[in-house]
Amino acid sequence: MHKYLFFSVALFGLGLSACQSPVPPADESTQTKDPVEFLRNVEAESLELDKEVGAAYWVRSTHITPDTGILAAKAGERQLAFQSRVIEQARDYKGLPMDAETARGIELILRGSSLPAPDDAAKRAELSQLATDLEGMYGAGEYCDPNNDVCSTLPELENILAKSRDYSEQLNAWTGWRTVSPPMRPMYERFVELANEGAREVGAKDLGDLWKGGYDMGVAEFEQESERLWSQVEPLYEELHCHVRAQLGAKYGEDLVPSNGPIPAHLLGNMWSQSWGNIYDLLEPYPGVASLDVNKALVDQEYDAVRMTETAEAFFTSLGLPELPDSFWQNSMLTKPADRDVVCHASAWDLDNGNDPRIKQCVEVNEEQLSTLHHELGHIYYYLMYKEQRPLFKGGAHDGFHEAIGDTIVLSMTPAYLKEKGLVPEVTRSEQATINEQMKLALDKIAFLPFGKLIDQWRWRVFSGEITPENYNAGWWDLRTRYQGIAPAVARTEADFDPGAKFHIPGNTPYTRYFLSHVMQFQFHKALCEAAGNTGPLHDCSIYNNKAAGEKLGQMLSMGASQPWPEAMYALTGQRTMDASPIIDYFQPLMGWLQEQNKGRQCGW
Ligand code: X8Z
Ligand code: ZN
Repeated sequence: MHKYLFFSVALFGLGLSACQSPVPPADESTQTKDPVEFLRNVEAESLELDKEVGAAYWVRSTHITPDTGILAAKAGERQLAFQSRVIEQARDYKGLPMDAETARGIELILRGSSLPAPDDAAKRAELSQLATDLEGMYGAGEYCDPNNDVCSTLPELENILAKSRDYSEQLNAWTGWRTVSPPMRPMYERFVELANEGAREVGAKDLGDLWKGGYDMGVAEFEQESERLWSQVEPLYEELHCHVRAQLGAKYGEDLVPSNGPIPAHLLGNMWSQSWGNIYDLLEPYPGVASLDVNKALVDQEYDAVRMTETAEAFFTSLGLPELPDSFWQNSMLTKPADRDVVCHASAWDLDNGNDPRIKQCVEVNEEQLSTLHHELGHIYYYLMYKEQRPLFKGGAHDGFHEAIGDTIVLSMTPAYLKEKGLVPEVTRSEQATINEQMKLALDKIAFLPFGKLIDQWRWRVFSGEITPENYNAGWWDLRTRYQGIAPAVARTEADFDPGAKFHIPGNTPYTRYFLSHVMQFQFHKALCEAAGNTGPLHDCSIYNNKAAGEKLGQMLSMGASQPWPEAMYALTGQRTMDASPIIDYFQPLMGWLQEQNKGRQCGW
């Protein structure tokens, strides 16, 4: 949970927060005539609430049992009630004369959360229980193979997809994990009904509209913005897809990977085909030029979860940002406990009003997890830098900003940086080395873009009723094929519920934030490299050790959500819009190379 403040708690995934029990009636305690006083009351009450709900949710996520499910759902119920009450009250101040800061506070309250509950207490309790149960089912999920009675957890199945190059073995892991989600289907259907009801009660058309309203612009304008960004990057994705398909065809045979159709979804090295860096071995443009195998170095040098986390922290402190507090090390969960179920999906938590930031991650010793640690610490450093803001402003400029910070740092983990850390043996500079490096990065960053876009495309349609429960799976695969050009290798039906096999669906975490983040992190990288005085090509720039870049980043982070996001964008980049030109410019060398490779091939699907 990226638990920024009571309202965005649920916006960032796992969390709900709680207040005192019993739930206060709608016109008491916080309500006054003065909006300034109202906000102060709301914030005071929310701090209490956050503490209790944060604790309940942390314990739930790190000890999944029926008992923690009861406690977390109860705490969440009180939080949902609090949110509904405060939104109702905040409406009375809309349009009244007040100072800009107070108006921003009221505006943030009125945006609501990613999980608005109906006013009806029984329905609210039901919604909270469903949210808790769905996430618990995902966290505790495992696949027991009927052929050998071996049960595997998600990290184990993910490892098979990352490492195996055996078609059937990969397919078994892929279909196996998807046996976890069919029981979620009726629960999700009801969840949508109830959350939609809550969204309507706070004045939105449906839950999708509420989510789209969190970006300091109109709903229609936001939809257009994300379409605009997608159309900027789509041509690069299509070139990458075309080349990857050809290479997979060469590896597995054209009967299994047809040269003019979608790619089988289980062959891309990742459970959801969302980032493809794990199959770099099949794609390396110039074999043997520039060794980029960080996995091997981490294992050889006996890295463990703590040392990997320290390595990530060291990048942030090299920029002049503070060390992580002792409590971070005491309270975080960095490895998967052997004796109980936990939600392994990595998350960052802002507990105790900025005083107890933690991460929860089942760290394994590999490069992907090292990147995820930087991602999570990006959230943590945001929390630390906006700690002095008032509670209502403790949040990202928008949710995509929060997702982009750690990833921006990862873009600075150039071969020269990795060499300095002893994680690659030598630094080769040549055109061929550049193409290799860009291919590796593109398999993660470019491959992700359509995935980042389509998840909420599906949910927005589900929330609006355009995709009905009878078509949940068909609607899902329609979008997966249309955007990503992938397809399941075995028939999927409405007896399956494949969306439920991706954390953010049962976890109710909006996903467009990651699409935006993947675009913006290149804008941020470019701006920070300029602040660092970099004059060479962007893909060779690392801001490691650069205090000027750190200063600039820290300034933006410390603004939190105090101003509309274009101001934070301006503070960092000097422009006020999201823009995909930096990611396109960054990958110019690879784009040229891909076009060359794809000559004579029929691209598209
Ligand atoms: O969920 C995450 C983070 C936590 S906010 C680990 N990510 C998305 C995913 O895993 O699907 C990071 C990249 C996309
Ligand atoms: Zn994140």
